[in-house]
Amino acid sequence: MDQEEKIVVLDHWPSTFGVRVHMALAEKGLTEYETKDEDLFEKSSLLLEMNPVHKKVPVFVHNGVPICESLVILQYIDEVWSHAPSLLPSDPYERSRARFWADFVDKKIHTSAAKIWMCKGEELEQGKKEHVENWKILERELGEKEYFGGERLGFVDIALLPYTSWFYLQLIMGNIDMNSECPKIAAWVQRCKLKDSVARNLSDPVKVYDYMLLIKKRYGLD
Ligand code: GS8
Repeated sequence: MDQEEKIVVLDHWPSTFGVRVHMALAEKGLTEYETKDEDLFEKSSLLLEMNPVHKKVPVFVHNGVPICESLVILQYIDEVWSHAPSLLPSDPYERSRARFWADFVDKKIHTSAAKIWMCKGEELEQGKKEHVENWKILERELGEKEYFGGERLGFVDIALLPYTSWFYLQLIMGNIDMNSECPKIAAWVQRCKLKDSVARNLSDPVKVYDYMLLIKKRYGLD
C-alpha cells in the first residue's frame, strides 16, 4: 500500500456489515490496515464523530475521511483501488443487477435472519418460512454460476457471505438445515471458503451463536 494511505475500519466483529468491508479489502490485496472494535453499548467519540448520522459500524476511515454504510464502502473501495480486479461488473446493466441483489440481501435476508433470533412462537415460524424463501430466491439467482458475480467472486458474494455465519444459529434456533434447503447455496459457501479473503474474514458460526445468546439476554428476549 502507498506510504500515504491510512485505513482504519471502525467495526464490531459479529457485524455482517463489517465483515463485508474486510472481505472487500482482502480481495483488493489490502491487508495492512487498522481495525478498531467498538462497544456498541458505549460508542466511542471517534465513531460518533465519524458517523454522526447513523452512529453505526462499519465506518471506513480513509486518510482521516469517513465513508459510511457497508455497500457504499464496498463501492468506494472498488473505485479507489480500481487497478485490482473489480468487485462490480463493468456493464451498466450487470452493475445495476449486482446492486439490486445486494439491496435484496439488506432488505430481505437481514430482516428475516433477525426474526430467527428475536421471535418466538407463530412469529418465529413465519420468520423461518420467510428466511428460507429468501435464500431460495437467491439460490435461483445463483443458478449454475460459480459465484453471484459469475466466474469471479464479486459485490453480491461479499454482501451475502457474512450471513452464512448465521447458518449454525439458524439450525439451532430455527431447525433450518441449509444443506438440505439450499444445496447450491451450501456448495457456493464451500467454494467461496476456498478463497483466503473469505476464509480469513468470515465470523466463526459458533461464536456468532454465543454472541447472539448474550444479546438476547441483554434485550430480555430469552
Ligand atoms: C447497517 C450498519 C449496522 O446496522 C450498513 O453499514 O450497511 N446499513 C448499515 N450496524 C450495526 C452493527 S451490525 O448489526 C450498528 O452499528 N448498530 C449500532 C446501533 O444500532 O446503535
